[in-house]
Amino acid sequence: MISEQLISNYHDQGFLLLNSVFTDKEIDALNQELPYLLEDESPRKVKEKNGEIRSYYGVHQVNEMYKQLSCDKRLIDPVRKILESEIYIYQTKINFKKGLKGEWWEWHQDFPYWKIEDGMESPRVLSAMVYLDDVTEFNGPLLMMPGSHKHGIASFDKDIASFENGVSDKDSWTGSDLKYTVNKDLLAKGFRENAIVSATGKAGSVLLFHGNIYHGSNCNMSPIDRKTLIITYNSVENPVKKYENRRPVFLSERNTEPIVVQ
Ligand code: 6CS
Ligand code: FE
Repeated sequence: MISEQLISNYHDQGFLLLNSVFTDKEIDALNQELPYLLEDESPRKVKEKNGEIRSYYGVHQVNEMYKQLSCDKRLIDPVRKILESEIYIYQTKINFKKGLKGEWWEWHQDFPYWKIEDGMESPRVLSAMVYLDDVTEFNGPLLMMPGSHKHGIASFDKDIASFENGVSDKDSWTGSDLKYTVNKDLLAKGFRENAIVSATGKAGSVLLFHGNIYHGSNCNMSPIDRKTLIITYNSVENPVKKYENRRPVFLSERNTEPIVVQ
């Protein structure tokens, strides 16, 4: 069971890295499912500009092993304690960040996408990143600014209106030219106040991070993939209030039934 001290660290920093949560055997089994997922063309898949696979969304909706893992006690217990309520899976994705091909993720917060595009009421939401490969300083680890989750939705860096023409919405939500990125002055302020941390760790580690923390990652400069499964858990007390033109189900889960631990 996660300690009160670790919960307090999470609320202060905006993230918590848990090492060796899942075994090598469990991680190997998850990785062996991936070729089947990638066989067919699907709107769940997002490609890099160089044509390589970037992400696969909603994996819990199409693969039983990933669904089971997303409901595992080792994840649900700490997340319920942090969000102080029953929880459900709001979104899952596998980010592949392929060796020498995986592109960057610009500095952004996740909650603006769920608030503005889906109508999520509050940032009582967090993501659990399960490391499917070893994450090193060379293959594009997640970078975060500790404490940056405490100031709500940051002002954006880009002209949001420019995204209405041309760029397909899905690309602007999931590609390497994101719609909602953090204003550079705020990034400089965040860096001055709290610097940047790099969440390196062995396969099987789990990084819990707040929906409003500033984060991003570099391109993958190593030949080793940096595959991660990111499960976003929402409090059942945090309604999503957009009913017309809702984003696709693989980005915005409709089933808000509380998770029953496997
Ligand atoms: O649009 C979304 O839901 C996704 N996009 C980003 C940049 N982060 C949150 C989420 O995975
Ligand atoms: Fe993100």
